[in-house]
Amino acid sequence: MRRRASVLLGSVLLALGVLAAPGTAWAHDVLERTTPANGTTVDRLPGAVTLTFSEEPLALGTQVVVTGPTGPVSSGSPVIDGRDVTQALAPTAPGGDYTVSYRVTSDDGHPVTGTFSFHATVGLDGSTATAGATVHVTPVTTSTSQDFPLVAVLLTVIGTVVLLVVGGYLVLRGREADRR
Ligand SMILES: [Cu+2]
Repeated sequence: MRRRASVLLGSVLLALGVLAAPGTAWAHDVLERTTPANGTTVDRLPGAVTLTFSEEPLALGTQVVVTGPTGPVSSGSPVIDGRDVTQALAPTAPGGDYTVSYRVTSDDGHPVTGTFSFHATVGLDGSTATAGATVHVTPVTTSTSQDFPLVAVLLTVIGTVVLLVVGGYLVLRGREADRR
């Protein structure tokens, strides 16, 4: 029981550490917000991503690398306008998961780097991506399929039963192990 408590405590501390790490970045120019925002899903990929810093960065070694399902899609150099750094995207950018890596020079001369990510349902090229998928698919012409929902329901039921059986087995086994 003591071991289990310490494992639980360790997990909680680890989770808190992971959550706290990005917040303790720098005391100088910090990234205040982005468009699209980190961790969000946008219906359509915008023509550019914007990073807003707490102060105006220096126009020195500014880099914004936007990477999608098919690779980098940054188009041209990032533009600094006040506290905003804007990076245009190629019109061929597809729908899917995007990661943005940035490097700006803080007005105190220190480099500020980081990454954020978002999901675009539809790309600038009109292609769509299923939520959470790293591979994008081109949209198929909408057809009303009648048998699909039945298959989906059946698979969900089977999946749930399997999870319940496995989960129940593990719980019972855990109890037996406790008794010994
Ligand atoms: Cu600094």
